[in-house]
Amino acid sequence: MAVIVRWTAFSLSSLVVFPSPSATARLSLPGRAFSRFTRRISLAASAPAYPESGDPTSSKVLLKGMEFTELEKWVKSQGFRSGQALMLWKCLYGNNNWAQSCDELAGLNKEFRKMLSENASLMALSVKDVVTASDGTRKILFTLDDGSVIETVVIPCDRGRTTVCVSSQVGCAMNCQFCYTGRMGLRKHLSTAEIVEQAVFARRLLSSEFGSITNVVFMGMGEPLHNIDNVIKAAAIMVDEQGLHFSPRKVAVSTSGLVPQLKRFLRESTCALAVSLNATTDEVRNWIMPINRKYNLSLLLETLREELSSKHKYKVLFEYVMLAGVNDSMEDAKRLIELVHGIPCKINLISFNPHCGTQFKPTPEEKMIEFRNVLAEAGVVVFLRLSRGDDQMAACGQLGKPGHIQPPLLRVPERFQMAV
Ligand SMILES: *[C@@H]1O[C@H](CO)[C@@H](O)[C@H](O)[C@H]1NC(C)=O
Ligand SMILES: *[C@@H]1O[C@H](CO)[C@@H](O)[C@H](O)[C@H]1NC(C)=O
Ligand SMILES: *[C@@H]1O[C@H](CO)[C@@H](O)[C@H](O)[C@H]1NC(C)=O
Ligand SMILES: CC(=O)N[C@H]1CO[C@H](CO)[C@@H](O)[C@@H]1O
Ligand code: SF4
Repeated sequence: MAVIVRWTAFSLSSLVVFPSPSATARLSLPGRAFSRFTRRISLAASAPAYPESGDPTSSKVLLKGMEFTELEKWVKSQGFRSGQALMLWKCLYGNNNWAQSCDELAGLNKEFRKMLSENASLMALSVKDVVTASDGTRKILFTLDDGSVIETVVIPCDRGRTTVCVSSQVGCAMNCQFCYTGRMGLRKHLSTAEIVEQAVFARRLLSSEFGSITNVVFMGMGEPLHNIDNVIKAAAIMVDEQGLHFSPRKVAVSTSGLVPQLKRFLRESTCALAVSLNATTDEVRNWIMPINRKYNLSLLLETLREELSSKHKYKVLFEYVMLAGVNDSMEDAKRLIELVHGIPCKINLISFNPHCGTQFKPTPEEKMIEFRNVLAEAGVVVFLRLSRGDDQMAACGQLGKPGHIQPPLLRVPERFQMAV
Protein backbone atom coordinates (compact mmCIF):
# COMPACT_ATOMS: atom_id res chain seq x y z
CA MET A 1 0.00 0.00 0.00
CA ALA A 2 1.46 3.32 -1.07
CA VAL A 3 0.82 5.10 2.18
CA ILE A 4 2.66 2.46 4.16
CA VAL A 5 5.75 2.74 2.02
CA ARG A 6 6.32 6.25 3.28
CA TRP A 7 7.29 4.87 6.67
CA THR A 8 11.03 5.08 7.03
CA ALA A 9 12.60 2.02 8.57
CA PHE A 10 13.61 2.69 12.14
CA SER A 11 17.29 3.33 12.07
CA LEU A 12 19.02 2.15 15.15
CA SER A 13 22.39 3.58 14.24
CA SER A 14 20.98 7.06 13.98
CA LEU A 15 19.43 6.63 17.38
CA VAL A 16 22.72 5.65 18.92
CA VAL A 17 24.68 8.37 17.19
CA PHE A 18 22.26 11.17 17.95
CA PRO A 19 20.58 10.48 21.26
CA SER A 20 18.96 13.64 22.53
CA PRO A 21 21.09 15.21 25.27
CA SER A 22 18.24 15.17 27.76
CA ALA A 23 17.66 11.47 27.13
CA THR A 24 21.26 10.65 27.88
CA ALA A 25 21.13 12.63 31.07
CA ARG A 26 17.93 11.04 32.24
CA LEU A 27 18.72 7.42 31.64
CA SER A 28 21.33 5.91 33.85
CA LEU A 29 22.31 3.12 31.48
CA PRO A 30 21.68 4.26 27.94
CA GLY A 31 24.32 2.03 26.39
CA ARG A 32 22.86 -1.04 27.98
CA ALA A 33 19.38 -0.19 26.88
CA PHE A 34 20.33 0.46 23.31
CA SER A 35 22.49 -2.58 22.92
CA ARG A 36 19.61 -4.75 24.02
CA PHE A 37 17.44 -3.36 21.26
CA THR A 38 20.14 -3.84 18.70
CA ARG A 39 20.28 -7.48 19.57
CA ARG A 40 16.55 -7.84 19.75
CA ILE A 41 15.88 -6.28 16.39
CA SER A 42 18.65 -7.99 14.51
CA LEU A 43 17.52 -11.33 15.88
CA ALA A 44 13.96 -10.63 14.85
CA ALA A 45 15.19 -10.18 11.32
CA SER A 46 16.61 -13.69 11.19
CA ALA A 47 14.89 -16.62 12.85
CA PRO A 48 12.85 -17.18 16.01
CA ALA A 49 14.20 -14.55 18.34
CA TYR A 50 13.09 -16.07 21.60
CA PRO A 51 12.32 -19.74 21.20
CA GLU A 52 10.83 -19.96 24.68
CA SER A 53 8.01 -17.67 23.63
CA GLY A 54 7.56 -19.12 20.19
CA ASP A 55 6.71 -22.66 21.17
CA PRO A 56 2.97 -23.11 21.57
CA THR A 57 3.43 -26.53 23.18
CA SER A 58 5.74 -25.10 25.81
CA SER A 59 4.49 -25.64 29.33
CA LYS A 60 6.29 -22.55 30.53
CA VAL A 61 4.37 -20.04 32.52
CA LEU A 62 3.89 -16.64 30.87
CA LEU A 63 4.96 -14.21 33.57
CA LYS A 64 3.33 -11.15 32.02
CA GLY A 65 -0.05 -12.84 32.02
CA MET A 66 -0.23 -12.75 35.81
CA GLU A 67 -1.27 -10.07 38.25
CA PHE A 68 1.07 -9.74 41.22
CA THR A 69 -1.01 -11.90 43.55
CA GLU A 70 -1.00 -14.70 40.98
CA LEU A 71 2.71 -14.39 40.39
CA GLU A 72 3.31 -14.51 44.12
CA LYS A 73 1.20 -17.63 44.44
CA TRP A 74 3.05 -19.32 41.61
CA VAL A 75 6.47 -18.36 42.96
CA LYS A 76 5.53 -19.81 46.34
CA SER A 77 4.23 -22.99 44.74
CA GLN A 78 7.70 -23.40 43.24
CA GLY A 79 9.21 -23.21 46.71
CA PHE A 80 10.38 -19.60 46.77
CA ARG A 81 9.48 -16.65 48.96
CA SER A 82 7.00 -13.90 48.16
CA GLY A 83 9.80 -11.34 48.56
CA GLN A 84 11.43 -12.96 45.56
CA ALA A 85 8.18 -12.64 43.62
CA LEU A 86 8.23 -8.91 44.31
CA MET A 87 11.83 -8.61 43.13
CA LEU A 88 10.94 -10.46 39.96
CA TRP A 89 7.91 -8.18 39.45
CA LYS A 90 10.18 -5.16 39.72
CA CYS A 91 12.62 -6.65 37.22
CA LEU A 92 9.78 -7.13 34.76
CA TYR A 93 8.10 -3.79 35.16
CA GLY A 94 10.38 -1.40 37.06
CA ASN A 95 11.94 1.64 35.43
CA ASN A 96 15.10 0.90 33.46
CA ASN A 97 14.61 -2.81 33.97
CA TRP A 98 11.88 -4.20 31.77
CA ALA A 99 13.64 -7.56 31.70
CA GLN A 100 13.05 -9.68 28.62
CA SER A 101 15.20 -12.68 29.40
CA CYS A 102 16.62 -14.50 32.38
CA ASP A 103 20.04 -12.95 31.66
CA GLU A 104 18.55 -9.64 32.68
CA LEU A 105 17.43 -10.75 36.11
CA ALA A 106 20.61 -9.62 37.85
CA GLY A 107 20.10 -9.39 41.58
CA LEU A 108 17.80 -12.38 41.81
CA ASN A 109 18.98 -15.44 43.62
CA LYS A 110 20.67 -18.04 41.42
CA GLU A 111 18.34 -20.91 42.26
CA PHE A 112 15.34 -18.73 41.56
CA ARG A 113 16.77 -17.69 38.19
CA LYS A 114 17.41 -21.30 37.30
CA MET A 115 13.83 -22.19 38.12
CA LEU A 116 12.61 -19.28 36.01
CA SER A 117 14.74 -20.13 33.02
CA GLU A 118 13.38 -23.64 33.14
CA ASN A 119 9.76 -22.94 33.93
CA ALA A 120 8.88 -19.39 32.93
CA SER A 121 8.74 -17.27 29.85
CA LEU A 122 9.44 -13.55 30.06
CA MET A 123 8.48 -12.65 26.51
CA ALA A 124 5.10 -13.01 24.87
CA LEU A 125 5.81 -11.24 21.57
CA SER A 126 8.64 -10.91 19.06
CA VAL A 127 9.44 -7.57 17.51
CA LYS A 128 9.19 -7.60 13.76
CA ASP A 129 9.87 -3.98 12.92
CA VAL A 130 9.83 -0.46 14.27
CA VAL A 131 8.99 2.38 11.91
CA THR A 132 8.97 6.13 12.36
CA ALA A 133 6.56 8.69 10.96
CA SER A 134 7.60 12.18 9.97
CA ASP A 135 5.95 13.63 13.08
CA GLY A 136 7.92 11.30 15.36
CA THR A 137 5.11 8.79 15.92
CA ARG A 138 6.52 5.28 16.17
CA LYS A 139 4.82 2.13 15.03
CA ILE A 140 6.02 -1.16 16.50
CA LEU A 141 5.05 -4.35 14.70
CA PHE A 142 5.01 -7.54 16.75
CA THR A 143 4.75 -11.12 15.60
CA LEU A 144 2.64 -13.51 17.65
CA ASP A 145 3.36 -17.20 18.22
CA ASP A 146 1.10 -18.14 15.31
CA GLY A 147 2.75 -15.68 12.94
CA SER A 148 0.05 -13.04 12.91
CA VAL A 149 1.14 -9.44 13.27
CA ILE A 150 -0.15 -6.75 15.61
CA GLU A 151 0.71 -3.07 15.86
CA THR A 152 1.44 -0.75 18.74
CA VAL A 153 1.75 2.98 18.22
CA VAL A 154 3.69 5.38 20.41
CA ILE A 155 2.67 9.01 20.07
CA PRO A 156 5.01 11.55 21.63
CA CYS A 157 3.41 14.76 22.73
CA ASP A 158 4.70 18.03 24.10
CA ARG A 159 4.22 18.81 27.75
CA GLY A 160 5.85 15.56 28.84
CA ARG A 161 3.01 13.30 27.83
CA THR A 162 3.63 10.29 25.66
CA THR A 163 0.90 7.83 24.81
CA VAL A 164 1.16 4.20 23.82
CA CYS A 165 -1.76 2.89 21.82
CA VAL A 166 -2.11 -0.86 22.34
CA SER A 167 -3.94 -3.53 20.37
CA SER A 168 -6.28 -5.99 22.06
CA GLN A 169 -7.16 -8.29 19.16
CA VAL A 170 -5.81 -9.33 15.80
CA GLY A 171 -8.33 -7.67 13.50
CA CYS A 172 -11.78 -6.79 14.80
CA ALA A 173 -15.32 -8.08 14.49
CA MET A 174 -17.13 -4.75 14.77
CA ASN A 175 -16.95 -3.73 11.11
CA CYS A 176 -17.06 0.01 11.71
CA GLN A 177 -17.26 1.41 8.23
CA PHE A 178 -14.53 4.01 8.63
CA CYS A 179 -12.04 1.64 10.14
CA TYR A 180 -9.12 0.00 8.43
CA THR A 181 -8.71 -2.70 11.08
CA GLY A 182 -12.39 -3.55 10.78
CA ARG A 183 -11.73 -4.57 7.19
CA MET A 184 -9.74 -7.53 8.49
CA GLY A 185 -12.54 -9.16 10.44
CA LEU A 186 -11.63 -10.80 13.77
CA ARG A 187 -8.66 -13.18 13.67
CA LYS A 188 -8.10 -13.69 17.40
CA HIS A 189 -8.06 -12.24 20.89
CA LEU A 190 -4.73 -11.24 22.42
CA SER A 191 -3.71 -12.78 25.73
CA THR A 192 -3.14 -10.66 28.83
CA ALA A 193 0.61 -11.10 28.43
CA GLU A 194 0.52 -9.99 24.81
CA ILE A 195 -1.33 -6.83 25.75
CA VAL A 196 0.89 -5.98 28.75
CA GLU A 197 4.03 -6.60 26.76
CA GLN A 198 3.15 -3.89 24.24
CA ALA A 199 3.25 -1.24 26.96
CA VAL A 200 6.38 -2.69 28.59
CA PHE A 201 8.21 -2.86 25.31
CA ALA A 202 7.23 0.68 24.35
CA ARG A 203 8.73 1.89 27.62
CA ARG A 204 11.84 -0.17 27.16
CA LEU A 205 12.40 1.00 23.62
CA LEU A 206 11.40 4.62 23.88
CA SER A 207 11.63 5.94 27.45
CA SER A 208 15.17 7.14 26.92
CA GLU A 209 14.15 9.06 23.84
CA PHE A 210 10.66 10.31 24.71
CA GLY A 211 10.90 10.50 28.46
CA SER A 212 8.45 8.55 30.50
CA ILE A 213 5.53 7.00 28.62
CA THR A 214 2.64 8.22 30.72
CA ASN A 215 -0.58 7.19 28.99
CA VAL A 216 -2.03 4.00 27.58
CA VAL A 217 -5.00 3.88 25.27
CA PHE A 218 -6.63 0.63 24.18
CA MET A 219 -7.35 2.03 20.79
CA GLY A 220 -5.15 -0.01 18.50
CA MET A 221 -6.41 -3.06 16.67
CA GLY A 222 -9.55 -4.60 18.06
CA GLU A 223 -12.57 -3.86 20.24
CA PRO A 224 -11.07 -4.18 23.75
CA LEU A 225 -14.33 -5.02 25.48
CA HIS A 226 -14.87 -7.93 23.10
CA ASN A 227 -11.78 -9.38 24.86
CA ILE A 228 -12.82 -8.08 28.25
CA ASP A 229 -11.26 -10.66 30.60
CA ASN A 230 -7.77 -10.15 29.24
CA VAL A 231 -8.20 -6.40 28.90
CA ILE A 232 -9.35 -5.85 32.50
CA LYS A 233 -6.47 -7.94 33.74
CA ALA A 234 -3.88 -6.25 31.52
CA ALA A 235 -5.13 -2.83 32.66
CA ALA A 236 -4.83 -3.93 36.29
CA ILE A 237 -1.22 -5.03 35.72
CA MET A 238 -0.43 -1.69 34.06
CA VAL A 239 -1.58 0.37 37.03
CA ASP A 240 0.12 -1.76 39.71
CA GLU A 241 2.03 0.63 41.95
CA GLN A 242 5.02 -1.65 42.38
CA GLY A 243 5.28 -2.20 38.67
CA LEU A 244 4.44 -0.13 35.60
CA HIS A 245 2.47 2.25 37.82
CA PHE A 246 0.44 4.03 35.17
CA SER A 247 -2.19 6.26 36.71
CA PRO A 248 -5.63 4.61 36.32
CA ARG A 249 -6.90 7.89 34.90
CA LYS A 250 -4.28 7.60 32.18
CA VAL A 251 -5.12 4.07 31.07
CA ALA A 252 -8.15 4.39 28.83
CA VAL A 253 -10.09 1.55 27.27
CA SER A 254 -11.95 2.65 24.18
CA THR A 255 -15.10 0.87 23.12
CA SER A 256 -17.46 1.04 20.20
CA GLY A 257 -20.28 0.48 22.70
CA LEU A 258 -20.69 -3.14 23.87
CA VAL A 259 -23.20 -2.32 26.58
CA PRO A 260 -23.09 -5.36 28.93
CA GLN A 261 -19.28 -5.45 28.83
CA LEU A 262 -19.09 -1.71 29.36
CA LYS A 263 -21.17 -2.08 32.51
CA ARG A 264 -18.88 -4.80 33.77
CA PHE A 265 -15.79 -2.74 32.98
CA LEU A 266 -17.08 0.25 34.93
CA ARG A 267 -17.74 -1.98 37.93
CA GLU A 268 -14.54 -4.02 37.89
CA SER A 269 -11.81 -1.72 36.63
CA THR A 270 -10.37 1.48 38.03
CA CYS A 271 -9.24 2.59 34.59
CA ALA A 272 -10.83 5.15 32.31
CA LEU A 273 -13.43 4.48 29.65
CA ALA A 274 -13.73 6.09 26.25
CA VAL A 275 -16.79 5.50 24.08
CA SER A 276 -16.77 6.09 20.34
CA LEU A 277 -19.96 7.86 19.62
CA ASN A 278 -19.26 9.12 16.13
CA ALA A 279 -22.90 9.82 15.35
CA THR A 280 -25.95 11.38 16.94
CA THR A 281 -28.76 9.36 15.38
CA ASP A 282 -29.38 5.62 15.21
CA GLU A 283 -29.77 5.93 11.45
CA VAL A 284 -26.21 7.13 10.99
CA ARG A 285 -24.72 5.06 13.78
CA ASN A 286 -26.38 1.86 12.52
CA TRP A 287 -24.62 2.47 9.28
CA ILE A 288 -21.10 3.56 10.32
CA MET A 289 -20.93 1.48 13.53
CA PRO A 290 -23.06 -1.64 13.04
CA ILE A 291 -22.76 -2.57 16.75
CA ASN A 292 -25.42 0.12 17.19
CA ARG A 293 -27.97 -2.29 15.69
CA LYS A 294 -27.47 -4.44 18.75
CA TYR A 295 -26.96 -1.69 21.36
CA ASN A 296 -28.57 1.52 20.22
CA LEU A 297 -27.74 5.07 21.24
CA SER A 298 -30.42 5.48 23.88
CA LEU A 299 -29.50 2.17 25.53
CA LEU A 300 -25.81 3.06 25.46
CA LEU A 301 -26.25 6.53 26.90
CA GLU A 302 -28.88 5.51 29.43
CA THR A 303 -26.53 2.81 30.71
CA LEU A 304 -23.72 5.32 31.10
CA ARG A 305 -26.03 7.76 32.85
CA GLU A 306 -27.06 5.08 35.35
CA GLU A 307 -23.64 3.58 35.93
CA LEU A 308 -21.80 6.86 36.30
CA SER A 309 -24.22 8.51 38.67
CA SER A 310 -22.65 6.52 41.50
CA LYS A 311 -19.04 7.04 40.44
CA HIS A 312 -17.80 10.29 41.90
CA LYS A 313 -15.57 12.42 39.74
CA TYR A 314 -15.44 9.74 37.06
CA LYS A 315 -15.78 11.09 33.56
CA VAL A 316 -16.32 9.09 30.42
CA LEU A 317 -14.63 10.32 27.28
CA PHE A 318 -16.72 10.38 24.12
CA GLU A 319 -14.84 10.14 20.86
CA TYR A 320 -16.56 11.75 17.94
CA VAL A 321 -14.83 11.42 14.60
CA MET A 322 -16.04 14.07 12.21
CA LEU A 323 -17.04 12.93 8.73
CA ALA A 324 -17.85 15.54 6.14
CA GLY A 325 -21.55 15.49 5.28
CA VAL A 326 -22.28 12.50 7.53
CA ASN A 327 -22.27 13.68 11.13
CA ASP A 328 -20.88 17.21 11.17
CA SER A 329 -23.95 19.43 10.86
CA MET A 330 -24.92 22.00 13.48
CA GLU A 331 -28.04 19.88 14.13
CA ASP A 332 -25.63 17.09 15.07
CA ALA A 333 -23.90 19.42 17.51
CA LYS A 334 -27.22 20.27 19.14
CA ARG A 335 -28.31 16.63 19.28
CA LEU A 336 -24.98 15.71 20.82
CA ILE A 337 -25.54 18.19 23.64
CA GLU A 338 -28.91 16.56 24.36
CA LEU A 339 -27.53 13.04 24.17
CA VAL A 340 -24.77 13.52 26.73
CA HIS A 341 -26.91 15.60 29.08
CA GLY A 342 -26.53 14.29 32.62
CA ILE A 343 -23.50 12.13 31.85
CA PRO A 344 -20.24 13.30 33.45
CA CYS A 345 -18.11 13.44 30.34
CA LYS A 346 -15.62 15.05 28.03
CA ILE A 347 -15.95 15.00 24.26
CA ASN A 348 -13.05 14.65 21.85
CA LEU A 349 -13.78 15.84 18.34
CA ILE A 350 -11.36 13.99 16.11
CA SER A 351 -10.49 14.80 12.55
CA PHE A 352 -10.95 11.84 10.28
CA ASN A 353 -7.85 10.19 8.85
CA PRO A 354 -8.48 9.40 5.23
CA HIS A 355 -6.95 6.11 4.18
CA CYS A 356 -6.85 3.99 1.09
CA GLY A 357 -10.23 2.95 -0.14
CA THR A 358 -12.23 4.89 2.39
CA GLN A 359 -15.59 6.24 1.41
CA PHE A 360 -15.43 9.13 3.89
CA LYS A 361 -13.93 12.60 3.82
CA PRO A 362 -12.68 14.67 6.75
CA THR A 363 -14.62 17.68 7.97
CA PRO A 364 -12.77 20.94 7.24
CA GLU A 365 -11.01 22.45 10.22
CA GLU A 366 -13.10 25.66 10.31
CA LYS A 367 -16.26 23.59 10.51
CA MET A 368 -14.82 21.50 13.33
CA ILE A 369 -14.06 24.66 15.27
CA GLU A 370 -17.59 25.92 14.72
CA PHE A 371 -18.96 22.56 15.92
CA ARG A 372 -16.70 22.72 18.96
CA ASN A 373 -17.90 26.21 19.81
CA VAL A 374 -21.55 25.16 19.78
CA LEU A 375 -20.78 22.41 22.30
CA ALA A 376 -18.57 24.61 24.46
CA GLU A 377 -21.20 27.33 24.64
CA ALA A 378 -23.64 24.77 26.01
CA GLY A 379 -21.18 24.01 28.81
CA VAL A 380 -19.91 20.70 27.42
CA VAL A 381 -16.23 19.93 28.06
CA VAL A 382 -14.91 19.51 24.54
CA PHE A 383 -11.51 19.13 22.87
CA LEU A 384 -10.42 19.25 19.27
CA ARG A 385 -7.94 16.59 18.24
CA LEU A 386 -6.39 17.17 14.90
CA SER A 387 -4.87 14.00 13.63
CA ARG A 388 -1.25 12.93 13.81
CA GLY A 389 0.66 10.36 11.84
CA ASP A 390 -2.02 10.18 9.19
CA ASP A 391 0.38 10.08 6.26
CA GLN A 392 1.87 7.04 7.91
CA MET A 393 -1.23 4.98 8.72
CA ALA A 394 -0.23 5.01 12.36
CA ALA A 395 -3.15 6.78 13.92
CA CYS A 396 -5.26 4.64 16.16
CA GLY A 397 -8.16 2.95 14.44
CA GLN A 398 -6.46 2.35 11.16
CA LEU A 399 -4.00 -0.37 11.91
CA GLY A 400 -3.67 -3.70 10.21
CA LYS A 401 -3.61 -5.11 6.80
CA PRO A 402 -6.93 -6.19 5.32
CA GLY A 403 -6.77 -9.55 3.59
CA HIS A 404 -8.54 -10.56 0.43
CA ILE A 405 -11.70 -11.58 2.22
CA GLN A 406 -13.19 -8.55 3.90
CA PRO A 407 -16.39 -7.97 5.81
CA PRO A 408 -19.00 -6.31 3.66
CA LEU A 409 -19.24 -2.58 3.34
CA LEU A 410 -22.76 -1.69 4.31
CA ARG A 411 -25.27 -0.08 2.04
CA VAL A 412 -25.00 3.69 2.20
CA PRO A 413 -28.33 5.16 3.33
CA GLU A 414 -30.02 7.12 0.56
CA ARG A 415 -29.61 10.45 2.31
CA PHE A 416 -25.83 10.13 2.47
CA GLN A 417 -25.11 8.99 -1.06
CA MET A 418 -23.88 12.51 -1.73
CA ALA A 419 -21.40 12.49 1.13
CA VAL A 420 -19.39 9.43 0.16
C1 LIG B 1 10.22 -26.48 37.21
O1 LIG B 1 8.91 -26.85 37.62
C2 LIG B 1 8.79 -28.20 37.96
C3 LIG B 1 7.32 -28.47 38.22
O2 LIG B 1 6.81 -27.58 39.15
C4 LIG B 1 9.67 -28.50 39.16
O3 LIG B 1 9.59 -29.85 39.49
C5 LIG B 1 11.12 -28.14 38.81
O4 LIG B 1 11.94 -28.31 39.91
C6 LIG B 1 11.19 -26.71 38.33
N1 LIG B 1 12.55 -26.41 37.90
C7 LIG B 1 13.43 -25.81 38.67
C8 LIG B 1 14.80 -25.60 38.11
O5 LIG B 1 13.17 -25.43 39.80
C1 LIG C 1 -33.11 0.75 21.72
O1 LIG C 1 -32.93 -0.52 22.27
C2 LIG C 1 -33.80 -0.82 23.34
C3 LIG C 1 -33.39 -2.12 23.96
O2 LIG C 1 -33.09 -3.07 23.00
C4 LIG C 1 -35.24 -0.82 22.85
O3 LIG C 1 -36.13 -1.10 23.90
C5 LIG C 1 -35.54 0.54 22.27
O4 LIG C 1 -36.80 0.53 21.69
C6 LIG C 1 -34.50 0.92 21.21
N1 LIG C 1 -34.72 2.30 20.82
C7 LIG C 1 -34.82 2.69 19.59
C8 LIG C 1 -35.00 4.14 19.37
O5 LIG C 1 -34.76 1.93 18.66
C1 LIG D 1 -15.08 6.18 15.79
O1 LIG D 1 -14.42 6.04 16.99
C2 LIG D 1 -13.22 5.30 17.02
C3 LIG D 1 -12.62 5.39 18.34
O2 LIG D 1 -12.43 6.67 18.72
C4 LIG D 1 -12.25 5.72 15.99
O3 LIG D 1 -11.11 4.89 15.98
C5 LIG D 1 -12.93 5.70 14.70
O4 LIG D 1 -12.02 6.09 13.70
C6 LIG D 1 -14.12 6.59 14.76
N1 LIG D 1 -14.56 6.84 13.46
C7 LIG D 1 -15.70 7.22 12.97
C8 LIG D 1 -15.75 7.68 11.61
O5 LIG D 1 -16.70 7.21 13.55
C1 LIG E 1 -27.60 12.39 11.59
C2 LIG E 1 -27.51 13.43 10.59
O1 LIG E 1 -28.48 13.79 10.06
N1 LIG E 1 -26.35 13.94 10.33
C3 LIG E 1 -25.96 15.08 9.57
C4 LIG E 1 -24.46 15.10 9.48
O2 LIG E 1 -24.01 16.21 8.78
C5 LIG E 1 -24.52 16.32 7.49
C6 LIG E 1 -23.90 17.53 6.78
O3 LIG E 1 -23.14 18.32 7.58
C7 LIG E 1 -26.01 16.39 7.48
O4 LIG E 1 -26.50 16.48 6.19
C8 LIG E 1 -26.58 15.19 8.19
O5 LIG E 1 -27.95 15.28 8.26
S1 SF4 F 1 -13.08 1.31 15.10
FE1 SF4 F 1 -12.40 -0.10 16.70
S2 SF4 F 1 -14.24 -1.33 17.11
FE2 SF4 F 1 -14.59 -0.36 15.12
S3 SF4 F 1 -13.88 -1.91 13.63
FE3 SF4 F 1 -12.16 -0.51 14.08
S4 SF4 F 1 -10.99 -1.56 15.66
FE4 SF4 F 1 -13.03 -2.46 15.61
